Amino acid sequence: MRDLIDELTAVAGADNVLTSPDVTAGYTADWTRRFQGVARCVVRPRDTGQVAAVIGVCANRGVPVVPQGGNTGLVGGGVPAGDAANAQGVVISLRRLRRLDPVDTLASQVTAGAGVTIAALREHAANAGLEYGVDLASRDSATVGGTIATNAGGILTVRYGHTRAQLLGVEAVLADGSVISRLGGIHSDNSGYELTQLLAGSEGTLGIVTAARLRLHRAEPVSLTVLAGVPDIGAASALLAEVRSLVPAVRAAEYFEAAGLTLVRRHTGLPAPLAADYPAFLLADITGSGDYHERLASLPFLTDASVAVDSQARAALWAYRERHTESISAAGIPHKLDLAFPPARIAAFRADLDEVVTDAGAQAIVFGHIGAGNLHVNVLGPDPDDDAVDEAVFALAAAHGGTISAEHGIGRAKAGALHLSRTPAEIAAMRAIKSGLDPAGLLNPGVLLAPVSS
Ligand code: 2HG
Ligand code: ZN
Repeated sequence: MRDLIDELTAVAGADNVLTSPDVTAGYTADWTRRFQGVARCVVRPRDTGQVAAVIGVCANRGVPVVPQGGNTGLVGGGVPAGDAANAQGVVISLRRLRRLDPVDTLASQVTAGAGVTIAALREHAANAGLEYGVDLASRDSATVGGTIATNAGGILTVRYGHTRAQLLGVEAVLADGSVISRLGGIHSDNSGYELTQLLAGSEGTLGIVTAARLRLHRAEPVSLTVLAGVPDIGAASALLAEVRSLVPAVRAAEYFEAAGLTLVRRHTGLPAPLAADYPAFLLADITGSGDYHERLASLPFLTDASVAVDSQARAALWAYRERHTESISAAGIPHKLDLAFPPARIAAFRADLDEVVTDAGAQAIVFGHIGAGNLHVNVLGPDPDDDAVDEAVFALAAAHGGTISAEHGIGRAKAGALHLSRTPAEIAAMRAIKSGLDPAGLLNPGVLLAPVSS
C-alpha cells in the first residue's frame, strides 16, 4: 500500500511535498517563535483542484491538516503542534495559489487567489485607481487566504472595517474535499446561509479558502499624517475625537508609547520623532480636501506635532509605529495579547495593566489601532510556555468589557481562554458548526476551539 507521502506526491508533485526538517522548519514555527511544532510534511498545491485532492488524501487517512498562508500569524493558528516523536499533521501551504484576475472596474471588485499577498493585491487595485480596504505592516508576506481565515484588521479598519467587510464571496475546500464557490460578485444575495462570512475568522477550522471575490474602494489619497505626543491613552482618545470632528475623514488612527518607541529607536536607529519627550503618541492619517489645516493647528496637543504631507515624510512617521513588531521581537520572544475595548473603557484598562504585568515580573509594550479600540499588549519577560501573564491580562481585559482577540484570531494561544469573550451557548454553537462541517476534526485541530477534555 502506498504511504501518505507517496499519495501526496502523486497529487502535488515531488517538488511540492517537503519532508526535510531543514525546509519544513520554515513552516512549523510561527512568526513570533513562541509557537513551534512538527509536521509529517508540508504540501504546496498549485490550484484549488490540488487542494481538494490533498484534503481528500488526508481525509481518507484521518490525517490532520494545518492550512497556512504567509505564516505571519502571531497566535500559533497556522502552525502544527507536537514534537518530533508525535508528528501527525500535514501543513498545507496556500502560497502558490496566486490567481489574480483583472479588476472589474464596473463593479469595483476583484477575484484573488489565497496566496496573493496583501501588497500585491493593493498594488493591483491601485493600478486600476481603486484600493483594497485592508492594509497591515506584514503586507509583503500576509496573504488573502490567511487574512480571511483570521478576519485580519490592520491600519485601515477604522475606515473600511476588517477583512470580513471586504468579502463578497469565497471559494473554499471543505473537510471532505468538496469545493464550494461563490465568486460571482453579486452584491445582493440572500439565498441562504452566508458561508463566506462563516469561513471568515474561522482560522482554517471549517474549510480552506482558496480564492475570494473582494470589494474594492475608490482610491482615497491621504492629505496629511500627524504624529502628536500626549500624556496618556485617554488624552490620545480625546485628541482623536477632536481631530475627527474637524476633518473630512480619519483613515488610520494608531497609538504607541515611550517604551515601544525606545525599542524601535534602539533597533532601527531612527531619531526622536518630536522635539520633546512624551509618554504616549497618536498617529493619524487624514483624508479629504478642505480648509481644516488651520483649525487642526489650534489644538493644544498639536503645537509640537509632526505633520507630513508627501509620501516620504509620511512613511518616516509611520515607521515609528510599523516597526514596533520587529523591534519587540529583536528584544525577546513576546507574549502577544491582541485586545479590543469599547472606546470609553480603554483608558481604565490601560491604567490597571501595569500592575498586573509588573506583578508577573514582566514589561508591557502597548500599541495598536486606537481608532478601532484595539490594543496590542506585547509582554516581554516570561518564558514562551508560561501562560500566567496571558491569563492575568485576559482576565483584566474581560473585566473591562474587552475581547481577547481583536484581529489576530484565537489560534492555539487563546483557545483555552475563549470563554472569556464568548458565552457557553456561543461556544456550543461553534462546536456544533465545527462538528457538522468537520466531523472527524481534521482541519486545524486545537486552534480556536480547545480539545474537549474527557
Ligand atoms: C500590527 O498592528 C500587527 O502591527 C502586529 O497587528 C501587532 O506585533 C503585534 O502585536
Ligand atoms: Zn494590529
